[in-house]
Amino acid sequence: MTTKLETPAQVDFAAEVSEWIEAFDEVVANDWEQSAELLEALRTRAREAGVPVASELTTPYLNTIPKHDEVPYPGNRPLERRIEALIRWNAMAMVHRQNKKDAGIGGHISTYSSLATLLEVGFNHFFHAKYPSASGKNDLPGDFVYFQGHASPGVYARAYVEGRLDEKRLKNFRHELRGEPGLSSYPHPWLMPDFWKFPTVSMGIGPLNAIYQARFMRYLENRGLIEKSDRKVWAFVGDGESDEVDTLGAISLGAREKLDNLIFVVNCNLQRLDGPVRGNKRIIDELEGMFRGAGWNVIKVVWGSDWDELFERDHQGLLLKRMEECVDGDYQAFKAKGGAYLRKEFFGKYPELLKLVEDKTDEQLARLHRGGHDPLKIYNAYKRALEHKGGPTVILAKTVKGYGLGSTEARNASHQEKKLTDESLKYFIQRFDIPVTEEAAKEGAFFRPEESAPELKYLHERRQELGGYLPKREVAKIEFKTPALDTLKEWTGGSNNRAVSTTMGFVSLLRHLLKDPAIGKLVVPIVPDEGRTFGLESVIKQVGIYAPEGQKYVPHDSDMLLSYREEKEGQILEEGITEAGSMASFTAAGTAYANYGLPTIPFYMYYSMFGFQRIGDMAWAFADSRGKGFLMGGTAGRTTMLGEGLQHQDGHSHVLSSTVPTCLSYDPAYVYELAVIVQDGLHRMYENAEDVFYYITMYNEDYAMPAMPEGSAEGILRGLYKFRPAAKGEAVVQLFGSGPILNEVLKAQEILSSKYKIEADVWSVTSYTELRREALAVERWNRLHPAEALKKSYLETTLEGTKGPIIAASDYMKSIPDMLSPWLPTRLVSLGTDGFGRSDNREYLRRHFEVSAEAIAGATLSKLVREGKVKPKVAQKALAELGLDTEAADPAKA
Ligand SMILES: Cc1ncc(C[n+]2csc(CCOP(=O)(O)OP(=O)(O)O)c2C)c(N)n1
Ligand SMILES: [Mg+2]
Repeated sequence: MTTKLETPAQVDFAAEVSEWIEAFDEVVANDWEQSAELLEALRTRAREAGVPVASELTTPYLNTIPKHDEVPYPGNRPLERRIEALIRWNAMAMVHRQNKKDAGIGGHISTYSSLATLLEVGFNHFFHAKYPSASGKNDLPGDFVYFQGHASPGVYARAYVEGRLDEKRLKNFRHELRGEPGLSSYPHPWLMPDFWKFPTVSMGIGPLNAIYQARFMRYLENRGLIEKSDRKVWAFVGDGESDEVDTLGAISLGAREKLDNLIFVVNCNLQRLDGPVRGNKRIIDELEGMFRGAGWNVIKVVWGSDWDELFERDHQGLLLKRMEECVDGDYQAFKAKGGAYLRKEFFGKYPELLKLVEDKTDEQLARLHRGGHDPLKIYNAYKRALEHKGGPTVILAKTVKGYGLGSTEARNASHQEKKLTDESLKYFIQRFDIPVTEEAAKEGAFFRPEESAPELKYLHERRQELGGYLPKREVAKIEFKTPALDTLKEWTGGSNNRAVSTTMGFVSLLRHLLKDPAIGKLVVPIVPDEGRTFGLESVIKQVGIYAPEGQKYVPHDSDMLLSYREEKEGQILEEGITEAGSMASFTAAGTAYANYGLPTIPFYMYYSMFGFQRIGDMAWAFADSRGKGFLMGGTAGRTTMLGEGLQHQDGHSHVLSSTVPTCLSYDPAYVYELAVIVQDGLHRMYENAEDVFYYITMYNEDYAMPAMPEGSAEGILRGLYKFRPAAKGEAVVQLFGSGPILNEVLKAQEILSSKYKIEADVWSVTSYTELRREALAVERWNRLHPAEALKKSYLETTLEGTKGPIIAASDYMKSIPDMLSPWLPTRLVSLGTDGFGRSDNREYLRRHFEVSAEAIAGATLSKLVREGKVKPKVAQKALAELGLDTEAADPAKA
């Protein structure tokens, strides 16, 4: 405040304000709840009177839970402190020793050091490994904890102290290829399938998946597929990580669906990799506003208990004032530069504040705790979060990056520190009282007390009380009976010349599976606001859209046959326009076999262009999670998806899906192929327990679906089979086709035969990726066994004895058929849809991309010229006859 002379009117006003505040204080003192009501009433009145009242999203920079509302800490503080110190030490020692031994191997020490107490309070008091079921047995899945990926050393160190990982295992941190089990850098269920449940280290994926996991848990409960329990989803999130759109992008879902089974803990150590998260602002304020605005219960844990006493003595509110003057860059410096600096720069601004701390040494000032390092404050926040009903909770915990790591504490470079200096090691063992010598400390010697030590006894007792240990991933054996292929005759028998699309075929197959008495309930259809594109209206009517609050309105189309149906037990997850959210649902459903012991079968249907291209990283994490299910890429194909142009026409999702090791990609042309693939997928994933998933493209072009040729099932699944042999004698050329382009190939076969007397066999290629993978595996075996007889791949065996060049065409990029070029070096000509799409119809698109029947016939003739089988002039003339513009711009560049 400036010390301007005040007018009488101002003095009067100030007096009036004081009176109002006094009156209000009285109400607060008499009845706390009524005071809130009073305030709300005033607010309403003000609005009615047209007074602009901003709604408050942020609160003062203080703990949400005042000291007088705290419950005492229920645990044994000295023993817990001891356990935490040992875990801190072993986590740091593990990274330190490995980097000393193997420079550059990496790892992180400062993230866990900031997170340790937040995790330890959870491990000792909150994280259940199991919950009791109605039978009374402790046999329901426990809490799901998404750990900050870079804090993994701390999680390993705890498992070591618990006796779940031995010293040898710790010594193999980031050494996974040495003939004995190692420890993966970050949480990866693929690499440590008995330990980690949730991959989190690609920032943003953990929080997003956690939200949808909590939602999926409710979905399973509301549909009566799992027992209700107090299970919670805990997501530990970095404050820097909150800048990822994935982290905050779906928080409104949490509030909308009232997910009080969801708790976020944001580790606000104020730093990210390069420096401060918000040097010029306060990240806690920003996050508070975002989460509260989205309807979350926000609990701030800013200051440790040692500040309480200062607050009590500060009658003028100067401490809070000073706190709110500082930005995160200041707070970082206060920790990095020690007690004397804090005294001078923070308290020193006001003489009253300096006086407040005059009885404290610099050392004591330096030790003043932040809330996220105070078990009592954390315990109370977690307890409140557990008790909160009607929505999710976020705990914003202020911490120090590199806490306890001496010269690494709160430095901009903290994140990248992999080793400690001798000086810092010495400081560490003294500060945390670690019983290793200075010499052993330099080598990063691990330390674990005798099993009979009181701290270990306590630690085990706590975990027993909470149902066992975590993280732990257990996969129960699943009884699953796949419907036999001959129950799917409606789809394998052809369409009787009726023109339908593979999408329509799939939707009717889906409806059939949903009715299956054994597995129907397990099917989880997921769609991101594209249901009508795929003709899902009938499915909506059949099984309903999941809506936890049912349908509170009468839909305008209620009198129609296929009305919009939302209900509490609805089976479809209609996600709205969020491919990332849908993928997170796909992940929750695709891993339920492991996490809930329930083999739900997700079918996620979406525009193929907005799949792998858009959510590629989540697909990678899905594979890491050992997820199962079907990604159904609809409106596929750069020329089959007509009209929509460049942003919609997908000609490359099969390139992207081929990069995911556990993803089996298929590009079927006919409904019977699709049915065979889905049936086999169910069998492999759920009955055979293979950790794979499927990517199947489906198209919206209508044509007659043939009946499944006898004996083609194996070829469909392996990727290649002869669909229509040459009509008149032996083929001199082989034509490959996939998806709807197979029809163009069939037309080309006729053109070649009727116009140019060239006979061709036509093959349906359902999966170049699978053909390549098998061929590579065989090739590898041959390479490693030069003394043994050569083995042949399926591709080689199948094509044995076939004659002439191979012209391969699909609605995807040429690099897809090119996957086979190592084995077909001189024979293969790939045709495909490289380049940007255009708005036009299929006829023009196929001509433009040179995958029309005419272009395929032309390419065949051209290749035969090079092989000396056709005269150049004949071919050149043929190209003109076929209407091919030989001087058109290259579509790959156009
Ligand atoms: C998608 C993604 N981008 C970048 C990184 C690299 N990275 C790893 S940790 C990190 C900083 C993390 O900061 P914060 O979330 O605040 O966590 P803290 O270590 O401070 O607890 C970055 C940028 C990553 N792992 N994932
Ligand atoms: Mg951070």
